[in-house]
Amino acid sequence: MSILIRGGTVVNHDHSRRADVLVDDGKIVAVGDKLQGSETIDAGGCYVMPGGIDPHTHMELLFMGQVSADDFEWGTKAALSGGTTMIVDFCIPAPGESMLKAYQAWRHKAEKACSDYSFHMAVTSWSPQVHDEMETVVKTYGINTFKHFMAYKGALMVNDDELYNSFRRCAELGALPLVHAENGDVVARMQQDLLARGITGPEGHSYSRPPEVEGEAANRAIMIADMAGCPLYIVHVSCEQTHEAIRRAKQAGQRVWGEPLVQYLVLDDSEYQNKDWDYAAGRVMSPPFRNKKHQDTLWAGLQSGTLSVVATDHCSFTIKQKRMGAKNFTQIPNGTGGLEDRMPVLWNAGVNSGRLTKEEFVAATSANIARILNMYPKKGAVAVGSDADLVIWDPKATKTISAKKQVSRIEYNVFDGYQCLGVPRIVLSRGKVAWSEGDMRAKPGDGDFVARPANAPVHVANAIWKGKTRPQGVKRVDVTP
Ligand code: URQ
Ligand code: ZN
Ligand code: ZN
Repeated sequence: MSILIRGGTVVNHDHSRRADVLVDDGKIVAVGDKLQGSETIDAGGCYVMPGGIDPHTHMELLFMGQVSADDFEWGTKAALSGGTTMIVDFCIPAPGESMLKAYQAWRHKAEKACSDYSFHMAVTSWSPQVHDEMETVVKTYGINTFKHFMAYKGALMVNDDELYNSFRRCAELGALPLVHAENGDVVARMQQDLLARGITGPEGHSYSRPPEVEGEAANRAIMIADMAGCPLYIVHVSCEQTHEAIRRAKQAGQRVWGEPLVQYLVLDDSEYQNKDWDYAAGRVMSPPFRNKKHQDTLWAGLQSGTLSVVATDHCSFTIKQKRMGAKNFTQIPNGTGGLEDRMPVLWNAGVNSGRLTKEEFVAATSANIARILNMYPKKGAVAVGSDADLVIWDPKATKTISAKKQVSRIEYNVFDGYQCLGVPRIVLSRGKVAWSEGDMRAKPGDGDFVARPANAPVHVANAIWKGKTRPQGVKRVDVTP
């Protein structure tokens, strides 16, 4: 049964035009004028955009002793209600645990996903087993990205030697390494120093990981990727120090991408000074919100293209879970929500303010990450042959973000009270109406796992341009320890 989306304006990352969109059997089968379909959706006055893709989520993640509150059902429902039709979650094996075992556990958790999803695989230790399993993860599972934590000492953190080994392996496998860039050794010491000085509240979290600690790690990861001959993607970019490092690398021709979070674009570190402990602790995440001045560099990066993707790092914990750190900020589970609000907040603060064009909005919320993750134009485009993941966006409709009305399972929202002009009216997931004007139609299990092949076209150039991979006549360097 085909669906005709009639009378809207199609917006892609590179152009917009008045056109109808015909959807059949989960795919877009035509984009043009005077099309016929068996069922019709009136998109008059609306934009028809590719469904959003949030490449940074943590559904039902055991972290800092707590399991994050939104699982794949409620996380993807929250996403769909906000115009996001695909999430990419982090599969995180415990150090020494098999990636293949962790993958099975994550697939099991994701069986209740209501929208399409995919995974990044985390490298939390290095060994011959990790070296070998990375090939299976890429070639058998279709996961072409590997995440590395340079922070969370004693938990998920890897050191420079492990980073270099894994980056070299990524170069060999045509995979893309991702990094959480904060100097975990310095953070651990500053946490101890602050506690010793009697600073135990949420504000201590912000003081213990200033922008310089993030910038240093970003520079180090960029250097190691350059030496290893692979591209690099830096997650949750929050400040000028990291953005400057990315700009410098790009100017030198290195393939490096940066992912600011929507939280960092509109919220700042004054939130941690709030006298209401629950309020401040609810905003504790790493890297923390920054001084307002850092917002401008992030917007400039999205406008100029030196920053590419806006994500949420949705990792939601209830206040009861946050209170595990009531006496010691280092025990406050790190993470905030945002899946439901990313696109309405970015549209309001970015497009309505004139900072971003609607095409740049589509690039930052969908198309760019689809290309970087090598699933474009299956995802990220309103084009014939693409999956019919579509959001019909009503630029005149309004919404005030409310913790009470949200789909997410936690009882607060870092954007509570934020007024949005421009919100999704109808959201389709692979050609089926998943959410329509507040009515959730998607069901657990509706979502499919999206496999992504290695050697994304945007990845390769880096290794060749510097001839770093293998200078002529030099035998291939095997990195097995
Ligand atoms: O670091 C991350 O990305 C995870 C563990 C979520 N928590 C956070 O504070 N960012
Ligand atoms: Zn992180
Ligand atoms: Zn994260």
